Amino acid sequence: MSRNSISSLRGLQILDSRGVPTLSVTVTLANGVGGSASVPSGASTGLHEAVELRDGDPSRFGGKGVLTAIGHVEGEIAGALQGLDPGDQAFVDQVLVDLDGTENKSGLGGNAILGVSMAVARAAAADRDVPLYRYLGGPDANLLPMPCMNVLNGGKHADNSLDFQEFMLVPVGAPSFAEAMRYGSETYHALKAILLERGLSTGVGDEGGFAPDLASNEAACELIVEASRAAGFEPGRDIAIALDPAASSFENNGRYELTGAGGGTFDRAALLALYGQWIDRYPIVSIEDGFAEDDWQGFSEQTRKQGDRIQIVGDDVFVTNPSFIERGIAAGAANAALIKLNQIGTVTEAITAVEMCHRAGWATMVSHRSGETIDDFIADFAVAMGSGQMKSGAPCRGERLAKYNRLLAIERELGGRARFDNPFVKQTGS
Ligand code: 2PG
Ligand code: MG
Repeated sequence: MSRNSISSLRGLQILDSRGVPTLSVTVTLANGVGGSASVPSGASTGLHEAVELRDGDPSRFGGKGVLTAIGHVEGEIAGALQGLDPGDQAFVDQVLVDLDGTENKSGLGGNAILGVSMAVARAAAADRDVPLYRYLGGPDANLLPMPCMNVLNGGKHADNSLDFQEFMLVPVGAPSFAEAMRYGSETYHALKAILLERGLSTGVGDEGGFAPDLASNEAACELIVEASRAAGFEPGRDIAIALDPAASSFENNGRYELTGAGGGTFDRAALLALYGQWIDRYPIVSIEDGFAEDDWQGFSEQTRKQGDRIQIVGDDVFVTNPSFIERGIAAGAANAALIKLNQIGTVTEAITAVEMCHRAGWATMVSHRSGETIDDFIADFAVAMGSGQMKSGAPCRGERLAKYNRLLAIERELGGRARFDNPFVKQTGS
């Protein structure tokens, strides 16, 4: 056994930002160097995501414990990884995939596998004494992502009147990542003041955005425009809007049912027309999951009709899975993909998904989950991949800020080499 080969694996059951169990994994090398990682968890999950293994014992955590997954980490996975070189991430991840032996990682659990995969990357980076973004991305990894901040929460992330899940502000006019955080934070606080003034709730949803009962979904776009003006910014030039309706969550037999105030039932064409009107009225640069995960036709039509004006992002529809993304590229079903490590389950497969998108001229947005921990892996991952976009919720709640704050540290560390670009120049025209 060489001095820096994988020596042991430990799993710990911890609680995520919703108070639900998840796991943290620590990998230790023979020379004593180690790396740890914690696994996030979604609420609006895609049907084809890697399986999150839960104990199913109703007497403990309502069946949501992850002790079985931890048993896999410390049992068969530890056995298979012992003695391997942590620096060969692709090989380690292939061993994990083969050991699991299923299409959707239901054998060992996608949560068990991802925790190990990320912890191995961290241990290898620590062993080389380089930051994770440089270890994964090489010496040229210097692009900070545009933060897309989810300041109004709805759908499955809040118990309010909004059917659409995420209304994000995008500080497109900011000259640096640090300034982008300032634009976002100041607008967020201006939004809070407006809500208070109107007697609306300022309680926050799962991703740190406010979750008021508004008269309509559209009113949320209006509020972001108002808040950015109130904070001294120019809507469109300084602050744009990105949406994640997460349409699978309100689709029923091919009909899109908006039940919140100002709602109604829409077929595919009517929903597309609604998006078209909003794009005319508001500085929207990106729409994610505007259609349900099985409505590939909806995605393709939207890309054909609106793809030159906005970014069309597939999340639940592609689930960070290279084979779905390949199909999406062939079908022209989007022009960008959301990247969530736990949808696919290994670091290597997530890298493959990003590279596939970029080769096809698609953009990528690295993403948190609605159930998070203070793990900031995705911040380094976004820089390593040169993704150029990341969403980690509002500039509020520690588990959301952990990622943004890590990016502030990376930007400072890179100094003069740090790059920050507006990935939406095509959409905003400047
Ligand atoms: C999404 C995500 C993250 P969840 O739909 O994009 O914002 O939500 O983690 O609940 O799937
Ligand atoms: Mg989504």
